[in-house]
Amino acid sequence: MNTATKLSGFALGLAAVFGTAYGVGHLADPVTPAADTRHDPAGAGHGSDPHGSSDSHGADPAGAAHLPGGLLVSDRGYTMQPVDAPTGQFAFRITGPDGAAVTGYEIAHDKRMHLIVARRDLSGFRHVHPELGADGTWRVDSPLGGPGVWRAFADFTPSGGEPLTLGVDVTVPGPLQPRPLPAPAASTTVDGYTVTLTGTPQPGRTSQLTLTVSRDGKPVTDLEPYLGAYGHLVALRQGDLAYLHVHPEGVPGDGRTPAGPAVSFAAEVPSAGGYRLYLDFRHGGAVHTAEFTVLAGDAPAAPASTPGTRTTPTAPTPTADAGHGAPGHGHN
Ligand SMILES: [Cu+2]
Repeated sequence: MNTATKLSGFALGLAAVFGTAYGVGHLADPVTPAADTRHDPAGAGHGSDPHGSSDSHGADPAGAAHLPGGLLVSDRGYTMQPVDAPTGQFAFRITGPDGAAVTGYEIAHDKRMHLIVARRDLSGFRHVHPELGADGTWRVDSPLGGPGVWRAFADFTPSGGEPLTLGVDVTVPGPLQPRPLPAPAASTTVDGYTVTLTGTPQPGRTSQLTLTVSRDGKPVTDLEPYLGAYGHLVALRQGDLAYLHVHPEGVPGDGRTPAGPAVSFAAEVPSAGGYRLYLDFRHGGAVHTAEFTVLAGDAPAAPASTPGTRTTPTAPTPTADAGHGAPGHGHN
């Protein structure tokens, strides 16, 4: 092969790479003004991209010990096992390192067991508290709201042990109507309340997220404690439903934590990308759940159905690269 042939082959390769990167940025991000998708040589400075810092996680020798919660059905000797239950009921057990069903649990956030379910498309979130039978079986009115594949998370602390969140898939048969992940928004409404989110989670460090509750245009200043706090926040990662339990700042009755309208949380997400946040708060004697889609890091919006197509990390990439928000984007 002569030099000219090599060079032209190289040039063709580059053209293909740039063409692909341009196509992804342009097609997958319809909300970005066209001018922003132009290739800017400054975009080649991708090494300063904060996503780069998450690369080290892939090589972390600690492995599963640093995984987010909820990704494993069995961890540290404990296993979540759904068991047959009458129609309308959901039941499961946690077996321990000795293989027997665990019957001893610590109370955390007012309960021995927090069962969270969400459909795999992040719709249908529920957070419920099952009852423990003497044989170690947890039972609750089924929170599974319709056909689809659901992820059920058991968030608990075995007596004398460490907090653990196990997750298991449960299929509800029937015709499936997939729901796209709603676009990121700073405000949402639920049961007549408006909840506004400020703050953006940043991968690898703690960020403050503040949720502010109002009703009929007036701030709600008499939130009721729920699970030992004025709000309870769960985040699920788009793509694999990694489970993040986000801790509130301050507790009711500590003399400094107001009963609204703002509730603050310290959140740390494991990676950039899309997350669905679920805020449970109590007011008027009822628990309400406000949901938000957020994009951690600097990732802009992307359609939920866009596959992760970035395969050329060295290619110059528009800073508004929609691929960052797509499922599957990540640094493995
Ligand atoms: Cu709970």
